[in-house]
Amino acid sequence: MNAKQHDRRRFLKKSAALAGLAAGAIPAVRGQTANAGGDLSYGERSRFVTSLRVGDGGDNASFGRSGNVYTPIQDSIGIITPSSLHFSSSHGSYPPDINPQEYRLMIHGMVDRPMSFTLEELKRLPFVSRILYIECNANRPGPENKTVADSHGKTACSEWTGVPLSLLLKEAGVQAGASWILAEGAETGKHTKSLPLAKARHDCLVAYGQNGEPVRPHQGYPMRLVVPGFPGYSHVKWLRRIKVVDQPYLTPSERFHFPQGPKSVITFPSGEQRLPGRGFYMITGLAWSGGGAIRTVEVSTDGGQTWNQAQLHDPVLSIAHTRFSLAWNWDGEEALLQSRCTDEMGQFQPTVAEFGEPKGVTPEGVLRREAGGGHWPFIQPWRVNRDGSVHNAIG
Ligand SMILES: Nc1nc2c(c(=O)[nH]1)N[C@H]1C(S)=C(S)[C@@H](COP(=O)(O)O)O[C@H]1N2
Ligand SMILES: [Mo]
Repeated sequence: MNAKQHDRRRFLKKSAALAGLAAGAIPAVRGQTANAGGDLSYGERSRFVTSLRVGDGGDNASFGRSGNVYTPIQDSIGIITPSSLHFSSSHGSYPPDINPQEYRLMIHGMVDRPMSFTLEELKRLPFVSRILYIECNANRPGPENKTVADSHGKTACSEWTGVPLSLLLKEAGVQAGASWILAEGAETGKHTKSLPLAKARHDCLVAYGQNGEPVRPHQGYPMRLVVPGFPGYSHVKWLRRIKVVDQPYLTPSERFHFPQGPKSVITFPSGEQRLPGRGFYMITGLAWSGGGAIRTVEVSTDGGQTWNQAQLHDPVLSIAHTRFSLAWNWDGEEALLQSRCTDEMGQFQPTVAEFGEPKGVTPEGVLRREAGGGHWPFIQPWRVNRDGSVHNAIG
């Protein structure tokens, strides 16, 4: 037997052993035989992929009870968040169970022609798709967080498809003197937001599609308002009513903070992850801004003494998550990793010191959190210890 034949025999023997192992190890899934991949009628991920949304406090003890679950962005790849891992923030209520046949969207108030649309009617209208992030203002770097899901898991990025709100407002005929809209959700608590009419006409979407399929119930099925770049609470889910008005209304869910500033965070390596040893790694993370497209991301591996230009990965879209990376050779010594970004408006992401003390009140008695318009954009540092463990370095 020549060397080539010998190698081939060895290879075949080895792969037969591997195949045997695999067949034995993979259990049947939903009546299927020993195939990976589960039910063919609605795709499932590999059983080796276990990333899950987490509840408040970063564990699953109180899972979903507060109405909040966070995206596991430490495991994120690219810029799109799978719908099943999109964070969810609902103020104390479960998604209402809306029958699409009975769904109506009402547009009324200061309009010439009050309207009521069925879902089918809305779907007949011209539509657009946009890749946009939604971030809850409660996303907050702070000493209490262990993982990047704790500190930044209330952001997600989807392709949203729907009807431009401007079109519906045109159909209804907005009257002179109107300057705001009120958008109301259909759940028991009736989450309601005042929004400037100019924003409603500019780029808001009444969305029925999320990542190529109907919006998920936790995201507002069958319809949600998408308000690009505005804080999460503006994006009213289970949208059932838009009233055109001439002033903002102080509803119980009201807060008046508008576009979010630029923000970035390293998702790998991040809190609670572990590097197996010194050597080559791709530091990677996400950056986004309510002010438009991300222009630059810089990464520091020495606690902010020196900064390196990170690579921005296509697509770099306005008001969307933007993926960045930096090649890094870890020498095995303690390292302090952080990222900072700027957006196309020239706004920059501040350090904690530049932003102001994140907790407490000013001497004038004003809550500090108002300094950032309720948005907490400051830089998140991660410490890599010599044993490869990674920890939140705030605090
Ligand atoms: N009707 C309704 N819309 C809502 C909410 C709500 O409680 N009810 N929560 C808001 C808040 S605070 C946020 S951050 C976003 C979160 O969107 P998501 O749950 O799809 O991630 O939805 C907003 N829209
Ligand atoms: Mo939120």
